[in-house]
Amino acid sequence: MLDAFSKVVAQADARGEFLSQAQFDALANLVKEGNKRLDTVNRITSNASTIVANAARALFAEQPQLIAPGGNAYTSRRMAACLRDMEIILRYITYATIAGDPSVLDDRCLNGLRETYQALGVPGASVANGIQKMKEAAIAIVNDPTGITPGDCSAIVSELASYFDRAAAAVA
Ligand code: PEB
Repeated sequence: MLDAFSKVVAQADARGEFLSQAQFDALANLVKEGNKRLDTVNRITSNASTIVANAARALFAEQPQLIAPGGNAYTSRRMAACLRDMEIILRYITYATIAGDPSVLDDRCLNGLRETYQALGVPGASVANGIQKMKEAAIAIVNDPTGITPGDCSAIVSELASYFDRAAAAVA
């Protein structure tokens, strides 16, 4: 599990070199823009249950067979497992976002998840669809201009989007 800083240190150390100017500049920018990252993670964290509930509702509206008898989210036990999975995935996406590096998401959440879902008979494409819906909801909340200093958040939003896409691609 790495963050943006330890990743650069590991890369430089593997070559036995000091930080390159490009590595230094990238980390300097990360610090300079750091409040946007903190606000992003703070907003997603404090709206996590809304993001999960709305994404799940939209997923089941689009794929009602999941909650019909025989569906993979049918029975409250499976429904609860599904909501829990979406929350776990969102939680690891917030960790990757605060770290500025996807390795925590890869190592502790996505590694082996596709195989787990295959073994359980959980439809991975539907999970990926639910992740995409969480992505839309999270980005809308992050981009909400109310109560925040206005600024260009395109870089942090596209980084955030890449973690959702990474999770979706890992299970689809
Ligand atoms: C992954 N999910 C499930 C299980 C595991 C995970 C290990 C089996 C054990 C259990 O039921 O608790 N656990 C989860 C995860 C991590 C972890 C991400 C990462 C660290 O430790 N069903 C649907 C939807 C989808 C869904 C498409 C979007 O119809 C999920 C939600 N996951 C789902 C369901 C089960 C499950 C288990 C329904 C229960 C399957 C079953 O028991 O039949």
